[in-house]
Amino acid sequence: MADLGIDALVREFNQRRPRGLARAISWAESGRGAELIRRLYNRTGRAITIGLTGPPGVGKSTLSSAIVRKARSLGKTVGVISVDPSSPFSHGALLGDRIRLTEHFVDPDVFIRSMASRGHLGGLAGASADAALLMDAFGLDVILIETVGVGQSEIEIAELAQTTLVALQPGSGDSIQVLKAGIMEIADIFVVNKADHPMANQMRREIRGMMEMLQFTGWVPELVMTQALSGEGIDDLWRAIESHVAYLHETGEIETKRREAFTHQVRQLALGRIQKRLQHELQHARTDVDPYAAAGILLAHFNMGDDEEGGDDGDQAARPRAVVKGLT
Ligand SMILES: Nc1nc2c(ncn2[C@@H]2O[C@H](COP(=O)(O)OP(=O)(O)OP(=O)(O)O)[C@@H](O)[C@H]2O)c(=O)[nH]1
Ligand SMILES: [Mg+2]
Repeated sequence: MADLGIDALVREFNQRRPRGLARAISWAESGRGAELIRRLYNRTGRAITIGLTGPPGVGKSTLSSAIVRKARSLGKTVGVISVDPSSPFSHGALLGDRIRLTEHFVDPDVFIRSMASRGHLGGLAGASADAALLMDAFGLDVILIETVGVGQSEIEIAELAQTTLVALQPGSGDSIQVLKAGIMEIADIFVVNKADHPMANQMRREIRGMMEMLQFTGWVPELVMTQALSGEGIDDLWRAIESHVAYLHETGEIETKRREAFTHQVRQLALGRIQKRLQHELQHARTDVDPYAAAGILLAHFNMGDDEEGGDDGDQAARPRAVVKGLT
């Protein structure tokens, strides 16, 4: 791809050409998001962001496609970000998206982007958060972020998205997993997909049972049965999404959500940079002192050398600094 300057890129973006958005996301993905986001940030804050997570093969991409179809039928423009956390479980996820979302490829009001999160400065949040901001600034109404629910990724998605869907499938022991992984807390809406499965009702009962054991303050997660392939239940799912969005606005919780997404991205970006710097400094770390002293010396480069945990005001100011001074 020919490399445009940032002015040309922003111009193309402002003309609302999908190619401009595609290039902007690529630009951000390659670590050049800072200036771009700075220029476009004041146009964000309008889109509805939906996170969709769940175990491999549960039907997330098929659900995404069905949700897109529904949103389009209501005249909404949609962006889909499908994140591959590059885990050993998610091989083929991107290929799956390609197949599952084909019908929307020709629709100019649907923008689909698959991305791997590994290697990006801000991890999963970095790559997908930038893409979400850019899609929002571009003017897309609904942004759907899909990621396979393994490890940390679903927690990150829940922090980024305003409404989090957790998809599960019957007969898979998924409900037990839900309890284990603490996903219960992140779900605004449970989606039992593959409701055509003979064990679908049992799964619904299990989830209801688990929910009865929990105390909810505020929003009580909805439980929706879907058959993503046939489209059955997608209207119910959309209603549930709308009702959660309405709840967020009525209670003002939308501001909390926005703040959460913001601080999440800030934290990831800051941590990414600190980690990079730390990696560099570690190569020169002193090895002739004890680890605490070495950490103190190293952190002095961050103006943090005297920041000992648990120290109170008394001698804290004097002592660690002296340690650092004595050793450098
Ligand atoms: N029987 C049945 N099969 C479904 C349903 N929804 C999706 N599937 C099938 O389930 C398989 C996995 O669907 P995907 O949409 O690729 O699942 P995914 O969760 O995106 O998978 P990964 O991205 O690889 O984690 C496909 O063969 C789908 O056709 C459904 O409602 N009923
Ligand atoms: Mg998928």
